[in-house]
This record gives sequence, C-alpha cells and structure tokens, in this order.
Amino acid sequence: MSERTLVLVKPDGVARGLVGEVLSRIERKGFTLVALELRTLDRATAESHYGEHAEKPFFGELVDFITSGPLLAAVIEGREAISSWRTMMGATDPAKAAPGTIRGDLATVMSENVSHGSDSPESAAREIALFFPHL
Ligand code: RTP
Ligand code: MG
Repeated sequence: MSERTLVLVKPDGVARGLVGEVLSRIERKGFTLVALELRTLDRATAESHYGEHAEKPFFGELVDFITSGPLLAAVIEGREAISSWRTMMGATDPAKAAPGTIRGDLATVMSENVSHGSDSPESAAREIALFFPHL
C-alpha cells in the first residue's frame, strides 16, 4: 500500500554534509519526494515531535540536539514507505545497525544518528501534520 512518512536529516547529518547521501538513497530506492524543507526547530515543535518520549531521562538532551541547528524535513511516498524507511535507517543505536543502513554506515553514537523516520501510520500522520500542515 502506498504510504507517506516523515523523514528528517537531523542536525548532525546536515552539519556533516550528509543531506545528499540521504536524499540519494531515497531517490535510488524509488520513493517520491512530496515535500522538502530546511529549517531549525523551535523547542515547542521539537517537544511536540518527540512527545512520546517526554518522560524519558534523555528527553532534554534530545530536544537540545534536535533544535541545535538546521535539519532537513521531508515527506516521502511509496509502497510501505513507513516500515521500509525504518529498515533503510537501521537500528536506533548505530553500533547495532546493520551495514548498508544509514545508521550502520554513517553513525557511531545513539544521540547523533543522522536520520529520523516515523514509526507507525499514526506517528506518520501526526508528524507530517506537524511539519507540513498544508499537506
Ligand atoms: P527517531 O525517532 O529519532 O527516528 O529514532 P528511533 O525511532 O529509532 O528511536 P526512538 O526510540 O524514537 O528515540 C528517539 C531518539 O532518542 C535518542 N535515544 N536515546 N539514551 C537512550 O536510551 C536513547 N534512546 C533513544 C536517539 O537519538 C533516538 O533516535
Ligand atoms: Mg522514534
């Protein structure tokens, strides 16, 4: 089933010049780019985006990091895009992410793992509406 999902190239990925690498993987896979924007999140938007983690001990650091500089936000579309993009990113911890995945190939630490992808249809709908309310 064709789906849309929210992709972020997080501030570490933008700062390291990995935007082209991530977009290239999306395009080579065959997903369609529906929306694309470089922006720096304010804290309220970041806290809303990661609201599911509000009670976690790492929440403050996560919001500090995701607001620390410009990120690339994108909506991509294609068959099973939500789970497929999560597979392409690899495990949350880059040390456990398989080679060939974004995190497996391009990152070493959990807190700076280059990319985000929505984790369910409900998350995708919520996150797309947060970043791109016109869609
Ligand atoms: P994301 O939401 O950023 O795509 O990452 P994810 O689904 O793979 O992982 P999630 O559980 O949603 O966690 C969001 C981000 O928080 C950081 N994290 N740190 N110290 C820890 O135990 C811990 N757990 C998660 C990671 O940077 C993760 O991407
Ligand atoms: Mg997540």
